[in-house]
Amino acid sequence: MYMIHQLRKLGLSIRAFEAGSDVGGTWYWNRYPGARCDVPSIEYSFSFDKELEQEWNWSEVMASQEEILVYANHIAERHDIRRDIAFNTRVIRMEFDDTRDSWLVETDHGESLYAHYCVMATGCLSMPNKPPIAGDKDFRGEVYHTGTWPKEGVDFVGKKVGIIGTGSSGVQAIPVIAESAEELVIFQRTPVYTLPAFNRPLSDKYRNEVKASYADIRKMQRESPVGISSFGTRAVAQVPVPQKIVDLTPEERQAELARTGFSGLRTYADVLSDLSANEIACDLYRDKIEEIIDNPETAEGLKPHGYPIGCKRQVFDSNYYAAFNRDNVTLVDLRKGGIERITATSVQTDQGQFDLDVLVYATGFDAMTGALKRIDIRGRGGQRLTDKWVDGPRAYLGIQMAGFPNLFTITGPGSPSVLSNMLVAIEQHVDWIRDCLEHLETEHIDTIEPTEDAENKWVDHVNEVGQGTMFTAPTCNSWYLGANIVGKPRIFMPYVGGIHRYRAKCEAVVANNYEGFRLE
Ligand code: N01
Repeated sequence: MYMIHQLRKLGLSIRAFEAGSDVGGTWYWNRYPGARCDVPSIEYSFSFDKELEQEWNWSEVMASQEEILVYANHIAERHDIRRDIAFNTRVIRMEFDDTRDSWLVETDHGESLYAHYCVMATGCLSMPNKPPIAGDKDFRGEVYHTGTWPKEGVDFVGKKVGIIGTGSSGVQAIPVIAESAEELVIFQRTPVYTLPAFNRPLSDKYRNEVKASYADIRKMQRESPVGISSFGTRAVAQVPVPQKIVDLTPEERQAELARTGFSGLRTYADVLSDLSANEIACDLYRDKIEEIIDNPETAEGLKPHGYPIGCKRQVFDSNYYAAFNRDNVTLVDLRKGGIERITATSVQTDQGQFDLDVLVYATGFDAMTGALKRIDIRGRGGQRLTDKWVDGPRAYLGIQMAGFPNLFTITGPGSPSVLSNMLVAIEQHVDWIRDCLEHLETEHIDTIEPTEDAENKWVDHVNEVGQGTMFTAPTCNSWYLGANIVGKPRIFMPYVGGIHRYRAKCEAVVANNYEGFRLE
């Protein structure tokens, strides 16, 4: 939506295609119960509309999906965004035609058109992953995926519900579904390390303080590694611990655990940089689970083992563990034996057969590359994007790929994207692309694309800064690494160097006359 808004200012003619029936992206598709943001709302908002900043009143620290979708709809109306969008339309094929220096774009409605520039705003977590399970087509009950939740909602009352997956989506959905379902069975392959979200309503006093400080907040966001200002971090409870975990005695660690709960464990100075310190924090995490879960077998099943805190995307929860103390909730620990098959009425595992009316897949996404690879994209000489990326994504700055001129990716692989507040990352990319297109237009430059050399160096740099972090620990398997999709190359896809440094790099590239790009 912001790209459309900016492109209009350049006087370009625009066609946007959207698979959904309306705007909102992630917040349009992920309507599952409990869905909400895990970044403070005052930060997870556009900065380009200064009047809107003053007019909009976020109701909670972390807004619900419903509230963010209302916000997205409001932006669409306020800036008359929808008139350039063809809804219910998927782009299925794109081919670069070098006789015209344009892309031939084809949609699933049989429409085709030429575009001189293409901007892919296809999202990082937009291609749902529904893993094939033996017998899954036989199931006669209702089946849902958290990432494509029906608009009309789902009534769980009086039903036996199964849910597969305990990532961010599962952790948010489980406590809410447990409240209405007759029974909820949770099929868990890997237990999570979650932190309490500390969500709560926002006061008028706080909102007014924020509104008076938006200029500073936006500046702090741009200068911070993850695109979040100290106003946002102040809104969630901070329980920092002052020192390295390895310097404390076991008694001191237990005392800190009693004081801070789960929240303190990530804040030790060494936990996210030293694997042995991390393992101490993991032990404490497991101690805490034992304390708060009533049933010892369930507690054992919820304890994460074998991978460090900080390897996967941090999950924030509201009442997640409390759900496991309810009589109508059963945990099936798939580490003892996976799902064998799905029948017409049940899920069968080593630990028994579970009869179900509803099966919910909270099994995540083919992240970062999935939506782009789903389109048959062919660059210069007919080169397919899927061939170029066969060993993992390759892009310069996560914005452009060598061999694919005039094609831009917003928050593409190799950019901070999912390691940053997405709104900050999106605005930075949109602004960069708008400025770039303005430059091309005013200087009468036909095409821009990175050199292979610049692309290779950037990909090496992205890999290099990822090394030594918990994200790439040998025992870590996450969607950041593509490890959730069978056969996907194990590559750490986002740029972990921080959005502040990344922004400076993008600005330096422009200042050096688009260093690393070929302009023709
Ligand atoms: O997906 P996930 P998600 N059999 O990939 C399990 C963002 N987000 O939708 O860990 C059994 O994290 C899988 O198990 P394992 C956020 O960036 C944000 O929850 O692979 N289980 C895992 O437990 C997040 O990180 C919010 O062993 C199977 C789960 O399914 C990202 O989206 C809210 C399985 C998938 O977890 C993705 O989150 C929601 C199988 N065959 C999402 N296959 C906010 O709060 C997979 N699993 C803003």
